[in-house]
Amino acid sequence: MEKYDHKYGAEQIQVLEGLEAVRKRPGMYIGSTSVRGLHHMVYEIVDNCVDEALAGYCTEIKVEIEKGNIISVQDNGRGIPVEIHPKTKISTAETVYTVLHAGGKFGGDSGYKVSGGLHGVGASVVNALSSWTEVTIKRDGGLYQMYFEKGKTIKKLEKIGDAEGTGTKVRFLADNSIFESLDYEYETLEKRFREMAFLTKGLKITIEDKREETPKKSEFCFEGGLISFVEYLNKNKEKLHKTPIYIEKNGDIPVEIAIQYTSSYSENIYTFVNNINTIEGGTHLEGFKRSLTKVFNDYARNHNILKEKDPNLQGEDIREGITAVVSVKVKEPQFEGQTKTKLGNSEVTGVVQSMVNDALSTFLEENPNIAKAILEKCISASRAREAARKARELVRKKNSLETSTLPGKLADCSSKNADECEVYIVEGDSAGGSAKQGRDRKFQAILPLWGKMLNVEKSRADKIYGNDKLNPVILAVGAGIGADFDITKIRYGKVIIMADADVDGAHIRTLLLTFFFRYMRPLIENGNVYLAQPPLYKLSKKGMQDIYCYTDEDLDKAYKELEEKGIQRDQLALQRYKGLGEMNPEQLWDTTMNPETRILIKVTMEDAIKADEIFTLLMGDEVEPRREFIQANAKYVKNLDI
Ligand code: 0R9
Repeated sequence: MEKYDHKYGAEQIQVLEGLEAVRKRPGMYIGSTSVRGLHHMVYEIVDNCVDEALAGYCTEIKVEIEKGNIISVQDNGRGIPVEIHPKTKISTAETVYTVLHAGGKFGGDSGYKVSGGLHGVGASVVNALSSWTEVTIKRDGGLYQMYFEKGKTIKKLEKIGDAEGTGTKVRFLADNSIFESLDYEYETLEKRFREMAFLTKGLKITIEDKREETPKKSEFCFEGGLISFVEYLNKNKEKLHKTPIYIEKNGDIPVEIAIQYTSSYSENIYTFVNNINTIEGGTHLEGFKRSLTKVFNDYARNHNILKEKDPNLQGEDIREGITAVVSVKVKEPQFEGQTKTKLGNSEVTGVVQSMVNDALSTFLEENPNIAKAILEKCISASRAREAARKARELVRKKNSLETSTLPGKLADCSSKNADECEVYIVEGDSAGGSAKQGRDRKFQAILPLWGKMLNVEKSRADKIYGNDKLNPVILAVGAGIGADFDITKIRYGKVIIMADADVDGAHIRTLLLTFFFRYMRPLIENGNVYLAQPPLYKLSKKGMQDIYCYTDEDLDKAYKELEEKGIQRDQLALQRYKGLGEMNPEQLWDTTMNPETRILIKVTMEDAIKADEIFTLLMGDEVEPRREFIQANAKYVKNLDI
């Protein structure tokens, strides 16, 4: 590439200093330099296309991961303006790519910018953090192109030919001296673009991964918008009514909502502001919840479903089994909360509340059968809540009579400092015995579980209190469950599930994780839940220290390394562990419990939607989708004990 000879003016020097700051402290601008930050680079560019779609000019976005992890994003909008910008004296397009936050500042008012929201750092940050960036624009019959390296202009915008139509295409290679890895995860990008397509009715987004020999491709376009979104979320659930309830109002603060009730016991409400997932909720969620509670109670009273003597239904009764997506557009959103994903604008509460009041009460009056079906479920949820309260009281009383609130089977640790303490939840009494003997009793507690674990996906809270399998877990963790769960009360910083590496072990792991996900979610969100990783094999030989292998790959590697040292396979004894119970206390300590040498897998909540989907699928009522999932994923199953 031929170098351009620049004469930098004062404006340009400021620009270079700005982008230099981005390269010095990338985390400040893009969140982090891990794969998460890497994916933000793509979102940043795609957000600009979505803004153009929201302004009504773009109908299609194409994203490609080319060989060598080059990202290409193309839209069919108006094209970034090419004329000289009066303030910077360079083309508007170059300004957008070299001046921090210029896209937002210089772009016309196209409404509610996605790109002004959460990460909204602008194209210039992507440019600064890329080894190179190439921008091609079709506008006013011309084809224009410019080229940058590490944010510096190498080729200024020039007309390179004629063009039909309009649009913008950006290709960039993220800088591998800045990012930890350039390995884009196709599934992560795919999920995000699916979500964006749901949120922007009619917008077509395609993503193609050309890195492998056989490219992957997905195309998303949903004429139903949020209705399609809710149908997608509920695809494996039993629905109480056929089509989602849809509410839309395009006032000063546009609001769009889709709601569908299912027979499940969980509550799934996803909220978005300017297409950004507000994981921590905020004022829009508050308005929605308040309205739901009021409208259903009013309807139940007016139609004598709730009698005079009956208490009001509580919010949680009305939200049992709900799946809803709430999407609002706010001109100047204020984001608060730990991860800046909580909407703070107070004016939004009233707007959402009054519009849901109007639309939902009208809907219920016009659809009495649906109203009845939902209210029947709410009333049985309220009865179950009352029964759960009684069960909880009973458990509390019983425990206080017994003076100790800890379960009998728990071998507790001596330290009371939760930060350093860990509890191993162990399947089976024999493994529990080895774990008790092998542990470091100062900070490691052991809770053995046995027998058939309750599937919480198919039971309500009242069945959980007092359940002889789950109650010990609740008492040991010490922080309550459901709405009462208080993360500050946990007795152990690490809650470690230790189960066999076979089908039964996988089952107990899934049942416990489902329980934590539904009833102690903050424990997962806070990173307190772990899976112990017991070894699958032991290689031994007289005079040689035993070698433990945790995967088949580990075993192959160990054989190869030993061969290099002149030790052949037939000289080695191979033991395949069928269960934890086969290990003596020392072996269990060495391989699975010693913090210096063990492998723990941290359970994360990266994707609540995906997690909910999989838990519903694996633990819920519908048989056919579960069979399909198992068939489709059977090839990934390792360590299957047959
Ligand atoms: C492939 C990635 N696409 C983009 O980054 C992209 C930005 C963009 C755009 C406009 C149209 N399409 C775009 N694609 C645009 C916006 C406006 C007027 N004309 C075209 C406007 O906002 O008024 N721009 C985003 C910012 C700007 N253009 C600019 F105006 F600041 F330059």
